[in-house]
Amino acid sequence: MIKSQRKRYSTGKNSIFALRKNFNSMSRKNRTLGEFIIENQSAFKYTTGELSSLINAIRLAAKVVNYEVNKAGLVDILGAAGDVNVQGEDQQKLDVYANEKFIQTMTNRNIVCGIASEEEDDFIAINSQDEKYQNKYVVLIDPLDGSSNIDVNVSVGTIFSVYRRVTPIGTPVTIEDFLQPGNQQVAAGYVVYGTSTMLVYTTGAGVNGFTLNPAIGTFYLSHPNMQFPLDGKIYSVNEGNYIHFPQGIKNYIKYCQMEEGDRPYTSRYIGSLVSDFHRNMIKGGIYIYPKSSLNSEGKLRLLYECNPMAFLAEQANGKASNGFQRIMDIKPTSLHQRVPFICGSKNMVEKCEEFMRNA
Ligand code: AHM
Ligand code: MG
Repeated sequence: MIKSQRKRYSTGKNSIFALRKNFNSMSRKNRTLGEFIIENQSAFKYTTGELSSLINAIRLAAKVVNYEVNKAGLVDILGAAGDVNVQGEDQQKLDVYANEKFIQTMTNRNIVCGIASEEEDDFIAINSQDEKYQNKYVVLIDPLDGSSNIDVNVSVGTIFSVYRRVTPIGTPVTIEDFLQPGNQQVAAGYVVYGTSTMLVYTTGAGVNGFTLNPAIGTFYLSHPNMQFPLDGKIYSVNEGNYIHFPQGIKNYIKYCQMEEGDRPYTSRYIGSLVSDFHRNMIKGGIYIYPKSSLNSEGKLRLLYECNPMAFLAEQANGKASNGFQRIMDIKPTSLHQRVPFICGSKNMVEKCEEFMRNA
């Protein structure tokens, strides 16, 4: 036995406790997403296994989409001569592909009664007339957010949101089932296809992040109980649009840039909501997509982007607002409604709201 090993194994009682503690926390962390879903199923108040199957389906579709996203550059090169790839298949835009995969996976498994997607004009009702299908959840999804980043090899993401239907089970879903305020969400999450692929989700009992081991295609719990730091030093906003922003946002940006206390803050904007949010949740920061003289309602969609991110933010001790009101309290009026979005570390969001109020 070499000296360093001997030293490690010949330690006293305290070190054995430390080792055991390490081992316990390692085994907690090394849980797969599948194991985590099963372990936590009973903690969910409406538990029937339906929501677990749904998260499982999303996990599966995420892996399939991840595979395509990762070879996107290659497919582009090989398919450059025409719109046909090496297998002779028509090349599809990845956002269309992701949309199809998520819808297909959830439809084939008969686990939801309706899906609304940022890529579809209208919602999709699934088998709702058939007595066999008594599903109670609807899913709203942005299958590939930030997809303009794909061409330049920058991270993109999938965002999803789950609600219990409000119309009777067994009848066809209606628009009412989808136009629920975010405070009715039962689950929400995202997949970030970045330097590593992660699935981060909440069912209302905190936020947990799972990293994909691509060698074996398994997600492992890598980020248990994720929390936004209360304060942060990063602000994420498309400053190119500064001239078009409301005065309150302009003033807040100037505040971020002022030399005082822990300021100026750092500016980081990927232009991919999931990635900007993910970084800010880990490091502390604020993401802002305000309304402007170009987009009178902002750009981001309440149902597919803002509500799920707001649910995650609140579950991670952060905050999400439109500048004046809690995002999750907005009553949606249409499927593709847009809202201004300010989200991140609680103290930063509150400071930004203060600037909005006082402008
Ligand atoms: P998309 O749904 O068309 O992909 O747009 C949403 C994306 C967000 O991920 C990102 O934060 C934002 O649009 C970037 O917009 P902009 O280029 O105007 O800054
Ligand atoms: Mg989007």
